[in-house]
Amino acid sequence: MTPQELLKQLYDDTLVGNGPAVLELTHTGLAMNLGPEALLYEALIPALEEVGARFERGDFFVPEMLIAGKAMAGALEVLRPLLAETGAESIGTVVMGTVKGDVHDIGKNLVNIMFEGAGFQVIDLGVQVAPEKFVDAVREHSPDIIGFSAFLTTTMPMFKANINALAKAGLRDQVIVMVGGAPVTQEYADVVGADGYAADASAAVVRAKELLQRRRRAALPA
Ligand code: B1M
Repeated sequence: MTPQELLKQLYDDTLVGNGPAVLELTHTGLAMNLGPEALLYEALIPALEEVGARFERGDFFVPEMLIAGKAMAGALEVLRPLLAETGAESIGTVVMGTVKGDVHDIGKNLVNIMFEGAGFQVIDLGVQVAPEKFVDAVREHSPDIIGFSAFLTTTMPMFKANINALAKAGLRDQVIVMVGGAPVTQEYADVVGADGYAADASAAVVRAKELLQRRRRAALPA
């Protein structure tokens, strides 16, 4: 099998949610020296985009979306240590969670992996995280950054609810708020009063580092 054939097969098997085949192809791809980024960006993510497109057209339903998501999650576990390979000391702490009402976590988990790879310590609160849980986590861990993920237009308003909860607890100024997720835009992030937005996991790392550097510089004595 050529690398191109493997990527095509991985795409096809992810699309139909064939978990065992996706796992095997992921291992085979790595053994063939296909990098984890190639497997991710040239097969796994495009397959899930196609799953979403088919769901929108009414060709796929929730069960198909679920098994494709599970197949992708299995591959992500194999790729995690490779994507997150770092010997560096922690450059900051990030608390991450998918907002209340939302169970999507593949995108959040990928952001976590990239953050870990960049040297951040990541505390993952999981999915369906209520505002008070985010507040408690900020109190407990004093993170540099808190990240909210939302993947549904109906759950995006939870960003504002979370930010309001942080403000009410007197914690809003102590932490950088970043938001992201498939339907989120820079404009929406601005409207809700987030400090940063990123469209994907790599951009999230770049933005997080920028925001952190800016905050640390501002804290230095003049
Ligand atoms: Co759902 N789903 N889903 N789903 N699902 C979407 C999101 C949808 C776009 C599909 C579609 O219609 N085209 C649509 C949302 C439409 C909308 O609101 N605009 C949708 C829907 C409607 C639903 C349900 C309502 C369906 C139903 O029940 N009728 C339901 C909702 C359940 C709920 O949450 N309450 C539902 C359920 C599910 C499953 C459980 C079956 C499954 C989730 C499995 C899981 O996550 N464990 C699922 C899946 C798999 C999808 C699609 C197909 C794939 C999502 C994914 O993993 N993408 C998705 C279609 C799509 O996105 N094209 C869809 C790959 C991932 C790597 O990308 O998630 O965008 P993404 O993450 C990126 C960026 O967003 C960014 O970086 C990530 C990595 O690069 N990012 C950040 C994420 N968080 C960030 C945070 C940051 C910065 C960047 O800073 C803090």
